Amino acid sequence: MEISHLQRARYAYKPKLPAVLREELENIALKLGESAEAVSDQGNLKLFFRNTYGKPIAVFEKGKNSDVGKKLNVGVILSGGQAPGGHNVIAGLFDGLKKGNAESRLFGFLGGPSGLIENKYAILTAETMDQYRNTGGFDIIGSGRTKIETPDQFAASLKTAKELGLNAVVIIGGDDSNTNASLLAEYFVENGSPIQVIGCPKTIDGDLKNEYIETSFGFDTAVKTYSELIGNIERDANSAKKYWHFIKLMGRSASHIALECALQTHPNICFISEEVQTKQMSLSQVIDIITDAVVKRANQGDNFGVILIPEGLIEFIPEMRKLIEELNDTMGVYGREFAKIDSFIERLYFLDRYISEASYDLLKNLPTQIAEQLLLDRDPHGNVQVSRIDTEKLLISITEKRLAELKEQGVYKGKFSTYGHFFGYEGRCAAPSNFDADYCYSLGFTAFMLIAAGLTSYISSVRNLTAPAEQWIAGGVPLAMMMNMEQRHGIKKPVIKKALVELDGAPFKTFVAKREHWAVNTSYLFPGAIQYFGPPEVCDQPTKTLILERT
Ligand code: FBP
Repeated sequence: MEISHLQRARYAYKPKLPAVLREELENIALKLGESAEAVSDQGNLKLFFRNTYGKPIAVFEKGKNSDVGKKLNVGVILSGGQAPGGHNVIAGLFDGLKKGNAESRLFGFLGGPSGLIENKYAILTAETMDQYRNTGGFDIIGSGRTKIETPDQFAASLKTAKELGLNAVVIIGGDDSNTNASLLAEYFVENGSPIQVIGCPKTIDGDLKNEYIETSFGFDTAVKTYSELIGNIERDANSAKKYWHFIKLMGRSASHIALECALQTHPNICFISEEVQTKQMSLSQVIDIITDAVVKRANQGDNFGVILIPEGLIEFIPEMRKLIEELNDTMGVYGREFAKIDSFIERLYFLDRYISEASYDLLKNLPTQIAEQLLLDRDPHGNVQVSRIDTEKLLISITEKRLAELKEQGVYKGKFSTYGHFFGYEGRCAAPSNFDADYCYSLGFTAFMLIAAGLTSYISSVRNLTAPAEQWIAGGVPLAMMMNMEQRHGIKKPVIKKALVELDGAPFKTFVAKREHWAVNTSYLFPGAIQYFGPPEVCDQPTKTLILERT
């Protein structure tokens, strides 16, 4: 197979591990802290996780360890959306296993969690691994969004794991997949099986984080890729001086990606969904922000600009949120019946019986294309698929109407030509930045250490990430500690709490201090492409979000 020069050079890159993990395995000891409580709903969670609630935080330190030489069989799953660095998590896990015992085996379940349920796997060899080191994508074993949730799926997972003689399963995924990991761990213990389950924090969205999980992997590379593209568009906008670019950015409900890209590129406007929700801003108020900047810039002769829109924005505008929640609940209960209805009009008629009058009116009056997108299938976790809703087009169309009115009133005299963009898939499989390559390899290696230590229901954790890699802290966080109870498919379930943008956090405050200036004055910043080879200040910098949150 032909490969690019960069890919060849990246195969040879040696990811940096925390100093403690560079020791001989016999010299890496496990230290357990106090037993940890969940962030909320402790009583309910204790009932759900009878066997796995209340475990202590784990940290690896220099010291004696006699557990690391055992022959182990481990299964690994890539779950959910692609995120740069997944291959390196597997590489770190593989190298750890083989370092512990050359006869240990790594089973890669194919196509996500369904590979475990259906017993579809490939045994990963050194040869295979060497073709994927430091590369983007999840194509080594593929990924999927199947959720292990029915009694049959749990039983089938245990059956596969027993048949293959597995000691442990590692699930590399986001908040929902790690919720699954924790339920699976509990199921295994409840059914008398010693098979361990370890999670790894993946998602470009950056919403799987807390005190011990400083960031999810993939965020770093994805935001740097989008920021490069946004910077290029800004330069084009400032050169041609004739278009307003509306750029929707992936990130699901959370606006971490949009916020980080704003800090890296200084657009004219960036919406933060969490702020829109807190201030209960209506769609009309959102449009006011856009038209205000468009009019002011037109008055100074600047009929161009760049606007960043988090893909979840639509869910945070109160009237839209209410509509989406009612749709989610209705489809959670009547999903099968609903799926049988083909025509849009008949779907509306069906919904009229189950959603409130206000939501029904709103749905009816949206541009048909957007309304249809809101009725598409939910993801396996019952959420609306925000990446499939053209929010940028919705905003462009309403802004055009508002500007036409302002023109008639003589308030606006400019020209408004637009382009809509959606950046998401462009960044999810980019070659991991040095940060993600190092972080992911460390997470995988740490997952091996947690397995060797006999732990279950933990997520691999590597901390102190703004320091050089040798100072990173490796360990594990009990999954049940990251849970709370939330409404899913119409019923309360334990799930890992999503970390949304905090309005009193340093990244948002830094943005707020600058945004009024950026709205009117062209202040674009051009970060350029990710650099893999060169000085550390160019190649190894973490995101601004991480730096601002941690210093
Ligand atoms: P994960 O949460 O599974 O990591 O996925 C992230 C994401 O890229 C979101 O930003 C986006 O909304 C979604 O996946 C798109 O899903 P799909 O890959 O199914 O199109």
